Amino acid sequence: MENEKESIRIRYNHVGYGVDFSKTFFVAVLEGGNEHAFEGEIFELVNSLGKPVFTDKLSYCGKAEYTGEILYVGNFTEYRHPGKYRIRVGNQESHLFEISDEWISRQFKSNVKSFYYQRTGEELDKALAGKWARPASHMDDKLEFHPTMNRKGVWNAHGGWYDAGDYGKYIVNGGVSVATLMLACEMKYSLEVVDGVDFVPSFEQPFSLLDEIRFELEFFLRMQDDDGGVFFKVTPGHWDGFMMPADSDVMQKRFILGKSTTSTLNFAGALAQAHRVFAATDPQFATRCLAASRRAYQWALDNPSVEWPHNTEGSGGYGDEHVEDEFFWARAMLYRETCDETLLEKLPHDMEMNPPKLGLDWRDTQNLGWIALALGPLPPCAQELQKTARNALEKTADEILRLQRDDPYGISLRRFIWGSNGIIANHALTSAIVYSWSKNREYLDSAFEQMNFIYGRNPVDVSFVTGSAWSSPMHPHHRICHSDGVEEPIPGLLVGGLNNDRQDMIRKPHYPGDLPGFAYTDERCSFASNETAINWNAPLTSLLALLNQP
Ligand code: 9MR
Repeated sequence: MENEKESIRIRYNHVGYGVDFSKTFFVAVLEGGNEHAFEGEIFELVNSLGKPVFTDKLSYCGKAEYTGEILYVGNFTEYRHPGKYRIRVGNQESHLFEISDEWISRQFKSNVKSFYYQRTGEELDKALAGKWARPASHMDDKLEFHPTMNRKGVWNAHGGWYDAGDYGKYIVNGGVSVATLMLACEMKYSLEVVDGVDFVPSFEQPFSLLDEIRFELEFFLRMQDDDGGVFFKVTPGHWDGFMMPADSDVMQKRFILGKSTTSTLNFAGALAQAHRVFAATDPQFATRCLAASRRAYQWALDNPSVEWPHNTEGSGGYGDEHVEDEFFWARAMLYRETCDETLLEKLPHDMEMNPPKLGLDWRDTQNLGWIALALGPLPPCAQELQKTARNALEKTADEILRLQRDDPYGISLRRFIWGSNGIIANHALTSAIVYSWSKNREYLDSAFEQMNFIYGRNPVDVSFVTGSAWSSPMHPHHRICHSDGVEEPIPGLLVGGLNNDRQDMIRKPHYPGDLPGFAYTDERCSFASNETAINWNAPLTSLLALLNQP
């Protein structure tokens, strides 16, 4: 038993726990010994001076097939004093972590700022960007059409965020990201919470979430062709090497490429939502967004099956054969803004054909439709629709809870694939959104429990957001982080996380184990587990915004 204690691992949120949220951690023991050996063992919460402030017993939690560990859970939810603490079990101690609400707001701001650092075509000034300042490059204001398009002339596709660790800009992934971020704005407005997290363009970072969203939307508007269709992506001719944007500019040309039904509908959904979000602060911009959204929707009706560009020389594919979910998203968002009956007529069929998923991603976007209807407000004639949407999403949140209860690490995922952290954040965001109207506290705690996995309570002991804790990634697969000459990566970036498909084996990464739960490594070469991307960061950012004062 004493020997066994040497080999235990304490798995906890490395950044912190919220004052009024559940506070649980795990003790993991490699399978092999007496399965219940640690049941009833004492754990202590000790303050920064090493003085115990809370004591309780561990309970058996279960076996994690994906790591071969037996897990025990410790619970100190009832301890509510803000401060810095460690967990002590036998002679093992965790690092210091916080009990506070402040860290949630701090991480939220750091995430928002990471979108600022993803900006293209703009100088990042030292006063704002500090050691990560960089000159304006990748202006993208006179792009040629990709040779496969056989179209003459140039196009202005200036601005927007880099997608990830690469230098591509993609409408379908930018769209789900910006839409996810807008959900936080919508809901914060509707909850009328003013809590130091500003959604107005004056903010201590100094950029607000709304500013960042606007930056991406301005790029979106430039991506709309004269006929209403929307280009798919801006792509370098070839994959960029690990160099700064300014050097990439010298090395090669970038092109505009597309259009497709998915990119056009994605645009329509995001810009209809922008109408809602900007109506109060900039009605003129809001009106422009809605008009652009309508034109895009009409183009998609006229061109319902235009495929994505299959060219992946220089950028990702984001190929998606199903457009029904994008149609639903666009119609639901547009209906909310226009109350147009021709849209309403189609919604029941859309709902039947596109049941909600546990979360959303660039391929499956229907939850944005469901959430639009559930949040409303909708006109009296659509009250039943809203009720149906809320019920369906509540069932989804229940399913997430059930999956979490059956998993020893408390997550609702069943396979670790590319971007698993983004998937977890999206599931958690679903729960937090459902909480906003149901007020069922279980959903909020369930969201927090999943977030613990992202901030360190996982089998590889990593807090997956750069700069968030002692264990955060130092070598993300991110061209700027690698080549800017700054040792620390840009803060506030969420890496993809465990991915047991390990598509990067050819680069010889050093994964810590063969089981699925060890499919992460903090190495630059690991594009399959250690890249960052806006669509993974967006749900985490919105989740932090919603958890910041329940
Ligand atoms: O997030 C995408 C993931 O779902 C796909 O499996 C993967 C392979 O096609 O691509 C991911 O997206 C990448 C995109 O293609 C290019 N920019 C970086 C994205 C994150 O890795």
